Amino acid sequence: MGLTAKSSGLNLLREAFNVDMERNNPVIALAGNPNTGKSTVFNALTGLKQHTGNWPGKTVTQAQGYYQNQDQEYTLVDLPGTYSLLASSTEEMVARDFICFAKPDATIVVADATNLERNLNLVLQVTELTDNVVLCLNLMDEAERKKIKIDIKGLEGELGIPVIPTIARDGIGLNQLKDMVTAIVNQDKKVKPVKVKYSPQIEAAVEELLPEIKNTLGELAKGLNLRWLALRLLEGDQTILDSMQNYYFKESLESEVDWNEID
Ligand SMILES: Nc1nc2c(ncn2[C@@H]2O[C@H](COP(=O)(O)OP(=O)(O)OP(=O)(O)O)[C@@H](O)[C@H]2O)c(=O)[nH]1
Ligand SMILES: [Mg+2]
Repeated sequence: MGLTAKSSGLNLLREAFNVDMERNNPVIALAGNPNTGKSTVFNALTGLKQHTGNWPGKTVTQAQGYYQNQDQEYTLVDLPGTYSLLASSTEEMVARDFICFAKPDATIVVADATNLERNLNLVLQVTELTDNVVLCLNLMDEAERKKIKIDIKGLEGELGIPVIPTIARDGIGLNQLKDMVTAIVNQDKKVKPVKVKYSPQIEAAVEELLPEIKNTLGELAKGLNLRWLALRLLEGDQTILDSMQNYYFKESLESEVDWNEID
């Protein structure tokens, strides 16, 4: 992981997840519950321009690929299928860490339209962590077959994120999905997810914790979603502290070593 003039803290973090930053593409993450059609979307978008390996230090498969839209190339990263981002499994930890530290320019959450209630759990956890989210409401053919009707505009209003209905297996809706991602990345579409409000006690504890976190982290606080971090700390989630140690402190150490070698 050599440093180039282009390297920035964020690029280094993305490289720590094996994202090829030499291409200088916007980075798009693909999240979703298992078996919702993530790989179908991934394959339809990237075609043969993809490669698989493992997530660094993990035995979980990582697929990365490239696609073009409106004269811009994008790097698409297929995250492991998860029901939550609570980091109670390696897959959940990988998905959470990627969104938290590699900060994708947009995150597509693929959801099963026939099982919306269960799928929305992950959607809300992703929108709690990052704003730039688009919901790919997949398996719309199955929903129709089961006579499930979904009020797309109503759902967009409730969640505060764009919702694109798709039948990924047949390629339906994928151009709209790509255009929405492009609009989000170019900031033509400003996404303001509706945030979950917790009980007054929890909200008060978050408020109390925020200045402490800012104080402790200093400069590092800038790139992080501090409300989200406060909520994790209140839950007593040790894994987020381990991941911060891993990505922030190890990374800054490594970059120093790299600079010394260049001198
Ligand atoms: N009917 C229908 N089937 C679909 C659609 N999209 C994907 N599938 C099928 O659903 C199954 C699961 O799709 P995958 O793309 O493997 O799902 P995934 O989310 O990557 O699954 P995991 O990686 O195991 O979590 C496959 O048999 C797909 O062909 C769709 O829009 N409609
Ligand atoms: Mg898959």
